[in-house]
Amino acid sequence: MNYKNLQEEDKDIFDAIKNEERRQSEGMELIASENYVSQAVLETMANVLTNKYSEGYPGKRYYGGQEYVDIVEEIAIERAKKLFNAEHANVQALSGSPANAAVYMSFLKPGDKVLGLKLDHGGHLSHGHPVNFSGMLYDFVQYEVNPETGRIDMDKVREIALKEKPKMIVAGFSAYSREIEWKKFKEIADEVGAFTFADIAHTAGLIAGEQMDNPVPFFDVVSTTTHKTLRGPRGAIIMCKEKFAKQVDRAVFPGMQGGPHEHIIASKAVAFKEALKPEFKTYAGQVIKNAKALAGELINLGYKIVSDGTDNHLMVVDMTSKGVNGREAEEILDKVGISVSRSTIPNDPNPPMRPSGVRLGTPAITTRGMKEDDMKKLADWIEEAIKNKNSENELNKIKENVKEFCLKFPMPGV
Ligand code: DSN
Repeated sequence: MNYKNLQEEDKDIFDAIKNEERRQSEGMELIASENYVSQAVLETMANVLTNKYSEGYPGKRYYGGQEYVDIVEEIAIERAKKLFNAEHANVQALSGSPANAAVYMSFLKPGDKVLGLKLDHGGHLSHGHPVNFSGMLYDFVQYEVNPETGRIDMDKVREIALKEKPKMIVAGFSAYSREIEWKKFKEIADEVGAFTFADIAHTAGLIAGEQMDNPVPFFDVVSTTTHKTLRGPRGAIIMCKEKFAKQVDRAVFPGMQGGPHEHIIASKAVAFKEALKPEFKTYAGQVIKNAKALAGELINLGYKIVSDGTDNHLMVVDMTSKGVNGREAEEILDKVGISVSRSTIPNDPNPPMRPSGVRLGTPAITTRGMKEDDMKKLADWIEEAIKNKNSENELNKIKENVKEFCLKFPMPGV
């Protein structure tokens, strides 16, 4: 993107974008929920579809002039259905939390009981945390990971479900590194008569790339953001059984949202087309290989990883044995151009702003082209940076090495 007109019109914003572009290309992006979209996806976000109002759905809009918008949205819907083997897809959800709000609105009444994974055990705010709308509006009961194994204890989930008789069970996470036992969740939900809701925001790309199990064919409803491992624009989709299609669509519009963002829906369609290609499977497989390799290297260097490894694209690393908390680690690693996000560990004794861990993920660096062999270098830089946290000189040297290395891997869109 050359931003020629923007440069003339608004230098302040132009400069900020160019600086961010430089930061992204010179640094090692390990935030597990981030990725680099392709040039085609990027271009599709900047087009005249942004001018258009199209409340409603293809063929049933509340504004005129929909002939091309309908084509775009129909293509996005068909590709989403094909990618995830879904009976129905709503591609209008603006992002993950609004998508989840629409799911709850379509299946529940305020005050209904729901089961969700606790935030500091790897869940998401919108899975029932008290400061979030989900925890305020619905009666969430939270399940946890087993303190010994760091994995979701399915016997415990069943025990809680039998006792609490929830109306819905939510399976999904934002900081959990193991395969989710979707079938077991479904069995438990069937036993207590609960709806099944999977939030696959983190692993959607790994599922689409056929590297992880897909809950879409047998769960009642599934939401995902489109911008994480799936490598699309910032946004979300909701998929469900055909019998729930009307209620889900009604919850998104007019329940939760007004006019859909059709330029982003177009961009989602482009990303889905990319994800349907065979090379996307290779990318998804490599994301997991890289995560396993990075986890292995860190374990060799004495780091404690929650659940002792990973099956997916992320890992939560307890930094306290290295004498720093997650916030300090995030700040130190920022200084060397390695971008991570602080994270709680299960039963974290520290507060969320200064939690014990960091969450690392490999989607973005895999998109850049890094492979298992590069993970040793990366783990060594993390270790060196933490060890030399008080030496600006050493940190600057590491930053230069990280930059020189990253620039060997082209960043899409630049
Ligand atoms: N905040 C996102 C993440 O980083 O996982 C989830 O919404």
